[in-house]
Amino acid sequence: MNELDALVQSARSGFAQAITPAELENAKAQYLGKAGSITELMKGLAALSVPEKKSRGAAINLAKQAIEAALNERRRALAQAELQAQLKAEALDLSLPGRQRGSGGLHPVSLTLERIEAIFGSMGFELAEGPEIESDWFNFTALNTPADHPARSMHDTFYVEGGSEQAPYLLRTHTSPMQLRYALAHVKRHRAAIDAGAGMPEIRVIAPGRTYRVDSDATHSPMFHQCEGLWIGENVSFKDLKYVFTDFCRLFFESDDLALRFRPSFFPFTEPSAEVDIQFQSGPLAGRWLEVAGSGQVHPNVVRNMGLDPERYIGFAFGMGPDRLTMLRYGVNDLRLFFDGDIRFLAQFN
Ligand code: 2NL
Repeated sequence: MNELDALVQSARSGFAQAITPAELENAKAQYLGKAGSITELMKGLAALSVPEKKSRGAAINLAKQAIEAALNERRRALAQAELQAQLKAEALDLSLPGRQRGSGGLHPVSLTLERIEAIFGSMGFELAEGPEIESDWFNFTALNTPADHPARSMHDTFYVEGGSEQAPYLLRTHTSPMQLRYALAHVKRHRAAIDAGAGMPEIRVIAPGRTYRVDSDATHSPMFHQCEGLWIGENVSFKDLKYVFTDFCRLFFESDDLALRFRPSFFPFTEPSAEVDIQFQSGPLAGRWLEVAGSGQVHPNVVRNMGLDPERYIGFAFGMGPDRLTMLRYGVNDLRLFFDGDIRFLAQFN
């Protein structure tokens, strides 16, 4: 093999050993650069005679062209390899499942409120929802709460700006004000028929929603939920309260194996009044009496404040805590978990 063929072959193998474009450009300099072998051979032509120059020059040129061709070939191969590597690195697996967007769910207390609304709805109770900022009259006075009752104190009730000394505004401490608003609207609608002696359709309503008291520990939150119920008619009695509430508890807790106890109590807005306790006959809570609601026959003063004659209209009311009902139903022992907003806790209910 002559010296030029050897040079071309050495260049080919040098290029082949370059595995990056930078290495390849270094290898090129060895042959085609300013101090490269081909350049050096060209310089050597100066010392030759004209015919020798011609044939030697042509041979060197062929070698140069062969080396350039090998260089371009290798450049293409490296660029191709780089592209392949990039495509491989960026490859998408179209068979992978899509990224799931977390599906939201209802808060456990909202689930309880939905259950309560559905159950009482099935018994003909309407739903009344309204303001969380109330007047002192709707929250206390109209509900027969004495002016000096401790519940009215700053230690127990959040007062808000905007009212007057005589008529302050506050965050409602129960949802009873909404039942009064509902009752007043109902009575207003049927005023003429009531006054004419024809009477009105019964008031049957529940008022669920947020309520506020100055209180905070493992079993009390300054914001909590309440659901009250009211049933007023011409012949509604405690026996109706008993069957309505018994049915409600059995449906809510999905158990017929449930005892109820009405224990005498006191509320300013009912007389007589009773605390409602339940007792599971089986399961983890079996045997203990658990307080679930307050109730009673609506006080004549409150019936009067609805615009009705207490000699003619009578009924009962009850109030319960959906937060506590949720704790009992799901076996949650700390009320604060409901209001911390920890998604790991909340996601368990959906
Ligand atoms: C409790 C006690 C109760 C009522 C709420 C009521 C509402 C009107 C008239 C008369 Cl409009 N009463 N509500 C009655 C008795 C008890 O709640 O312990 N709640 C968690």
